[in-house]
This record gives sequence, C-alpha cells and structure tokens, in this order.
Amino acid sequence: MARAFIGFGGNIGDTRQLITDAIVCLAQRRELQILAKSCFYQSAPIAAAGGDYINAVIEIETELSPYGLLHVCQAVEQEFGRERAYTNAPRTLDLDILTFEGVSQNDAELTLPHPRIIERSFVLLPLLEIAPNFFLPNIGELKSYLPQVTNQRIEKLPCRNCNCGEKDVSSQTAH
Ligand code: PH2
Ligand code: MG
Ligand code: MG
Repeated sequence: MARAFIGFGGNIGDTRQLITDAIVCLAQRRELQILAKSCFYQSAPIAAAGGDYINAVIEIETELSPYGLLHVCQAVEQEFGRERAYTNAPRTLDLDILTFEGVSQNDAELTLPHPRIIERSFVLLPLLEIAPNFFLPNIGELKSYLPQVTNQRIEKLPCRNCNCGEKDVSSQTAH
C-alpha cells in the first residue's frame, strides 16, 4: 500500500460541489481509501485565464501503481469535468497526483512529485493543512516554501458541518 496526495482544482461552474462529488466517487473505489481531506480554498488563477479557482487536497492509501491511480484520476476528470455544450454552463475539474509514496519519476505523462508543488499556494496550503510536517526527499520540509508564495492570493473557505483536516474522513461528504 502506498500513500499519495491528490490535488483538485477548477474555476468553471460549482467547483465546490464538483470536488465534493468527485471525492465521494473516489471513496467508492475499492482500490483506494481516503485518509484525509482538506478544506476548500479559493485562489487567484496562476498562469491561467479566467476567474478564481477552488482548490482542495486529499490524502489516500492505495494498492494501485502510480499509472493505475493516474487512470482513475483521468476517469473521474472525464466523468465530472467534461464540458457540456447545453443548458448547464461548462464545467472543468482537474485532478493532479501531487506525490506518490517513494516514487520519483520524470515521465512525460506523469512526473512525480508534481513539479510545481512547492511553487503554488493552492497546493501548499491545503496539503500542509492535512500533513503539516510533510517532507519530500530532495525537496525537504514543504512548509519551508510557504514564504515564497505569499504573493499568491488564497483564502480558506469556511466549512459546514465537517471535520475536514482530520484523519479518517472517508465517510464525510458535506462541506
Ligand atoms: N490550475 C492550473 C493553473 N492555474 N491556479 C489556481 N489558483 N488553481 C489551480 O488549480 C490552477 C491554477 C492548471 O491545472
Ligand atoms: Mg493542474
Ligand atoms: Mg492536471
């Protein structure tokens, strides 16, 4: 079993609901367990056009390989992030594997850890919320990179009736 962190982001439609539903969808899969879930964060788009993003991070345990997990993430993106050219506004949902325990690779399809993990407040803040002392070989303590991202606007959104940020949250759905 390996521990991994997955980042969620989107800036079209009801992203908060979309991420909540996508996490429920992941939680129903037998190949992975959700160990922790961050709150939602509203962040200014970084190197992207459009409005503010909603971001969140989860910690999972899985028996999948990194590519197996990537394919699960891509399937969820397709299910929840597809563009709809009718009635409802278009929606997007991005799932990124941020780290996968013990794996360091530079493949074109999947680089691990995620190459921009330490440069983005929308990754660092939710990840550090659920793993405050997170350490990566060759990178070090993630919290030591916080001073470098203070210029990136981000706000933690209040949660409703949830214990997000705490461990063992696989049964939580409401935010
Ligand atoms: N994702 C991007 C590009 N820029 N900016 C924010 N704030 N949040 C994101 O999730 C994000 C972004 C590409 O995936
Ligand atoms: Mg991304
Ligand atoms: Mg992506």
